[in-house]
Amino acid sequence: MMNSPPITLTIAGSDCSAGAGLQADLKTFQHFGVFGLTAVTCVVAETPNVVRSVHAVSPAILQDQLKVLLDAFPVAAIKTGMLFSKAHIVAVTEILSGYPDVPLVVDPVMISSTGDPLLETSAVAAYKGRLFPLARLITPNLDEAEVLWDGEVRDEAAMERCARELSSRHGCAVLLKGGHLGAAECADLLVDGGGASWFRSPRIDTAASHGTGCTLSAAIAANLATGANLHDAVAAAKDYLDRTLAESFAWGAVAALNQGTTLTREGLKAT
Ligand code: PXL
Repeated sequence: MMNSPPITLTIAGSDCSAGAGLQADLKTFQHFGVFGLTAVTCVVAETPNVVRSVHAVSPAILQDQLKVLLDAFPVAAIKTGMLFSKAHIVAVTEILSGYPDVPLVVDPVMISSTGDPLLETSAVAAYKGRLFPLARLITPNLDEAEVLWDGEVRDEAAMERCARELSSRHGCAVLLKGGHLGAAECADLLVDGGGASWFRSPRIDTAASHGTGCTLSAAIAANLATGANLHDAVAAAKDYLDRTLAESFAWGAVAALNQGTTLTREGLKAT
């Protein structure tokens, strides 16, 4: 028998176009050599350019998926993506509170890259009050951070204030993604305990942006599952995301990240 790899579980929506959501997570897990499990929250009919409809799975069926998986498999890390509603967040926290030692990465998905809502507004309080306290890390982008923090975050100084405050408020690490600042580089800030580290990478010119948040948080969870510390997991995940962007695909009007990238770090520097 082969050596059995660590297991990572994603709790997320299904993106039928497979660049985001649980499909992006599974491809990312495969890249890092961890075994991926999925608990689906919603079925989203979409492409990178349009969200046609969202059909939520009942919270009871979501809990059944979590129970059956967590009873049977030694899950080493968990990530959440699109959770859609307060009832789904409550359902997830009821189960995950029984697994405090499994590192949890929460991507607080609120809006799709097309601007469509992926979370009911009434669910934000449940994120803050119930799910974040269970998280090792939350990974908001600037728009999500503004909703969570209730303040404007439009420069690096504000990013640092916001990330530090969210971290101390919720008792978890924060990776605040600065990609939307519009600068020539993409600057993300990790605040963990009292420490803050910037991760900077040059902006990659590509039409593919759908699924970047899902892919990054899945890559962090995969690296935590293999035993990396949080700083190294974020560094490896950022590096991988850059490679999925540098080798992204386009078929006419639709573009997608290449989660199966075979670029090396050295190859990335040369592109
Ligand atoms: O990128 C956020 C996201 C998360 N989950 C699902 C999605 C998307 C974006 O479209 O479809 C299922």
